[in-house]
Amino acid sequence: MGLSIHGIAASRALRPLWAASELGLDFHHVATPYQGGATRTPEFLALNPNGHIPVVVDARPEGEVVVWESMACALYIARHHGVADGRSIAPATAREDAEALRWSFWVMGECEADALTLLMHRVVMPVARRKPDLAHVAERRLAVPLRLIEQHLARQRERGEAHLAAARFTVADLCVASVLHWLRPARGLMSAHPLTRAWVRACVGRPAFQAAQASRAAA
Ligand SMILES: N[C@@H](CCC(=O)N[C@@H](CS)C(=O)NCC(=O)O)C(=O)O
Repeated sequence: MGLSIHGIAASRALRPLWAASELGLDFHHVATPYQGGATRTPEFLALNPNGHIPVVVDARPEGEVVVWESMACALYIARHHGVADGRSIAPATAREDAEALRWSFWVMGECEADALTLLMHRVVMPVARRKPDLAHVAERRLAVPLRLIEQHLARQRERGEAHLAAARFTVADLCVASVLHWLRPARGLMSAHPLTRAWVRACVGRPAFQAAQASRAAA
């Protein structure tokens, strides 16, 4: 019985690790890296035929549940291991659930690819391999979805809610901030969207985010 999260913190596995950390769960961390062939072994491909991390394996009384796709992993953990009490990150109402789903799908469809391009070509890749033009185009394209989330955060403020789905931090914030914090090198873009910038900073300033990132050291 128990929950296992496969994947290292320096990857999209940060998302389920962060969710588990927010909920204070006891789980087994299998620190499978995405380089070096570990995601191409027959054992790993039996878990995720895509050959990607993260994977969540939940050994339940009714049988084992396997989840892949990082957003699905985080949403699953919140829904099935959180308590829908209006205090934890678990959606507590239909509206909160809808917000968590739509913003998670939205950020993957509208932002993730450009956010990753920006991060890779401004920060992660060796300078000689970076293509500044690609990062520039990605930054320009991201202005469209960022305007939308900025407007949503402004409306949330008017309702007295500082987060995407509710007055408290939920899995909706976790999923979206896990992508938008890749935009930290896009200073111009972020300063043009001050509510989004402040909200992302608050999300990644949470102790559970820091703890999930630190599991990199333990991996
Ligand atoms: N859409 C997938 C993408 C997963 C993905 O590409 N993971 C990377 C690490 S962040 C990986 O496993 N790469 C290794 C590979 O593709 O061989 C998700 O969100 O889980």
